[in-house]
Order: sequence, then structure tokens, then C-alpha cells
Amino acid sequence: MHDGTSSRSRGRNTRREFLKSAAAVAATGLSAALPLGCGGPKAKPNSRATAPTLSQVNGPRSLRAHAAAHGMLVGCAVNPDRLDGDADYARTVADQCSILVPENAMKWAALRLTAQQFDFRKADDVVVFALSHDQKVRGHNLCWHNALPGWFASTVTRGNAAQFLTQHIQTVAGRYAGKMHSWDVVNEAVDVKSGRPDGLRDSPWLELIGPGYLELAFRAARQADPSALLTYNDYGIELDTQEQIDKRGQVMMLVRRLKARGVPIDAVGVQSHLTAGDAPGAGLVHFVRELREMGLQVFITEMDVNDRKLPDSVPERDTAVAKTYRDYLTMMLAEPNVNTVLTWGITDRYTWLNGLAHASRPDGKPERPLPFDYDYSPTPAFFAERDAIDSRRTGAQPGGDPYAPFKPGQGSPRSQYE
Ligand code: 9MR
Repeated sequence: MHDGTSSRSRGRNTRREFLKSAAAVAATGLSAALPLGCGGPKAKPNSRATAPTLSQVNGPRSLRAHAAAHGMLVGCAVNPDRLDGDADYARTVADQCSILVPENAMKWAALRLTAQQFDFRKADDVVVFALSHDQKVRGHNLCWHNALPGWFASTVTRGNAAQFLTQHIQTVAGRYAGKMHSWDVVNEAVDVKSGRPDGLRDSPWLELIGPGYLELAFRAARQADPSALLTYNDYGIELDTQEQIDKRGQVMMLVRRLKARGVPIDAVGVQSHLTAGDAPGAGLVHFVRELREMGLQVFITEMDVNDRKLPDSVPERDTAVAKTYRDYLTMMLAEPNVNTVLTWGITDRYTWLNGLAHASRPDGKPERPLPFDYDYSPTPAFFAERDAIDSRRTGAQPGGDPYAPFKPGQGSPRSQYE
């Protein structure tokens, strides 16, 4: 996968190539070259009888057009190999998204096959695609306990871990500096079950560097790319179950500690991996408002709705999944500091949920968690997501700047975590 050159010379060469190819792609208008037709949905045993036509969901009727009209960004996680190899996928992503995030291509394991070498080819492919389709890019992620390369455990020690993390962030965030909407700087650092008073997960980074690793990562990210919005991203903080209330509280305390130390953090990512029938409630809204009072944005970063608790009937599953999208997004998008929504994939064809051995449907049927189905027909979830975008009434002006500076002030809620 890597080309055997040193990371320094590799960095210089690929940066030139990357910038050249981004400019060339933008100049030739790759978007215009992408096929517009879908080729027609193939009959699948489990698909709906009358699928909506593409013209009902494209151009001015697309998610991205509706989002733009409400001062919002909408998008999904993408796989560069599919962007390259599946024309229907590339067309759907181009049509529907104003922001992309690589599902895996910017993780440590993807970029760092050895301790000395970086391979940016797949990550660059995502950035080039996005820039050539007038889309923003989120980076995911700079520091996580998961998706670490095989060499990590035997190479990274207490003596060199801070240096490894800092250099990684300098190299990766530095490469894309000025081009990123935001970075998930630290991912999933909170785990109540780890049993620590500070709520931090028992992870390699904690073990090797100590709790200061988060501050180190955010400061390095700000230095490497001063214009990206720096995000703490986590899951399991959406519902009002006791487990999720506790975790949300620990995330809030973590953000408060970082802010109190002047650590640069701009946003919290609420991943939003939901189950059909989940009914997030007042606790999450309160959390979002409290973050707003602190000057932070909230991004919905990884939304999907699994249907594994529902019977086989496709209409029944689609209806329940769509209702969960509608209720959740309508609630969240009423908050002015929530202006960015990404789903974890765009089509059921490639959802990570169907690769899960431990949590797939008991009947073995593929899940239908996303706005487009296996054959790229829009699902009821698409229309629920679009309606929720249209329901946004926050004073955002059509065509307004989704990055307009936050104005704290009105309606300060008392912290539920004090
Ligand atoms: O969807 C991703 C899957 O393809 C990877 O194998 C996995 C490990 O890298 O990560 C999945 O994405 C996760 C994301 O990076 C962080 N939040 C949870 C996502 C789903 O597990």
C-alpha cells in the first residue's frame, strides 16, 4: 500500500500531487462527468413496490439544497473505493451532500501502515472528491483507542507516546490545513464502565500519556490547522436511559474541564447511532443548550437507525426507521447551534451495520438504516430527514452563513451537571 519513501519526502511529493490533482479536478468539472442516470432500480425481494423517482430527490429537491436553504450542511461518511468504483454511489454522494467525512480513510490504521510512513492516497481521494463537488470535509479522527495499526502496541511507549500523537496530528491535520470544515480530534474518550471518577475510558492513550492526552491533542490540532472546528465526538449520549444520562454527564464534565483550561474546542459530535423506536428526549436538548451557552456547536456526526428489533416486513421497518429520523432530527434541528447532520453512509448497500456479527438482525436480513436503500432509491428516512431540515426555525436565513459566530446570551439553562 505504501510507496517506500520516507514520510518527509512522501509528504512533499504527495502534497504537490494532491494540490495539483484537486485543482485539475475542479477545473475539468468531475461532477459534470459523473453519470446522472441511476440505471434503474433492480427488483429485490425485499424492496418496496413503488420507489420514488430520482427527480423527486435531486437538484433543488436534494438534501443538500434543502439544507443550504436553511443555512445548514448535510452529508455522510464515505468510502473512497466506492467513490471510485461505484458510479451510482458517487452520483448519490455528489447529489445529496454538502459535507463528507471519510468513514475509515483518515484513521491511524488506514494512514500508518508502519511507524515511519504515511499513506495519504485514500484520504486525499476523499478530499479531492469533496473539493471538486463543492463539499466540505470533516476529518475523522486524530486520536481514538480503536483502529490503531498493528505496530502500535509494540512501538508506542510511555516514553514516546506524546511525541507520536503530536507528530501524527502535525502531519495529518497539517496536510489538510485550511481545507477542513472540522476535525474529530478525540473520539470516544469517555466510558463510564471504565469506573474512573473522571469518566475517561481505559484506553492506550490514557495508559501511555495520562488524562492530559486530550488537551495535548486539541492544542496540537489547533496549531496544525487553525481554521478547522475542533470536535470531541462520542456515542451513547442521545437517550434518557440511566446509562446514557451518566455518560452524557461525564462528556459534559470533560468539556467543562477542557474549557476551564483554555483548551481549544469548538464543537461536540453526537454520533447518533440509534435504534428504531428510540425516543431521545429532554436530556439531550438540555445538553445541546448548555454547550451553546459555552459557545460550542453540536454536530450530528454519524446518524443511522438500526431496525434489528423489528419484524421482517420492509414497510413496517421503513416506517419506524423514518419516524426515528423525523422525531430525532426535528428535535435537534430546532436548536440554533445544531447546523450540521451527517449519516454514517448514504446507502443501505454499504452500511457498517450489515457487517456486524454481534448485532445484526436475528433473521439475518440486511438492515435498512440509511436515506437510500440497497438500489439507491430514497427510503422514507430520506423524506423524514429532508422534512426535518425544512422544519428548522431558528432564525437562520436562507443562504445564510452556517459558520456565523455564535452569540451566547438568551435562555441560559442551569447546568444539570453541577
Ligand atoms: O463504520 C466503521 C467501520 O467500517 C470500521 O470497521 C470501524 C473501525 O474502524 O469503525 C466504524 O466507524 C465507527 C466510527 O469510526 C466511530 N464511531 C462508531 C462507528 C461505527 O462503529
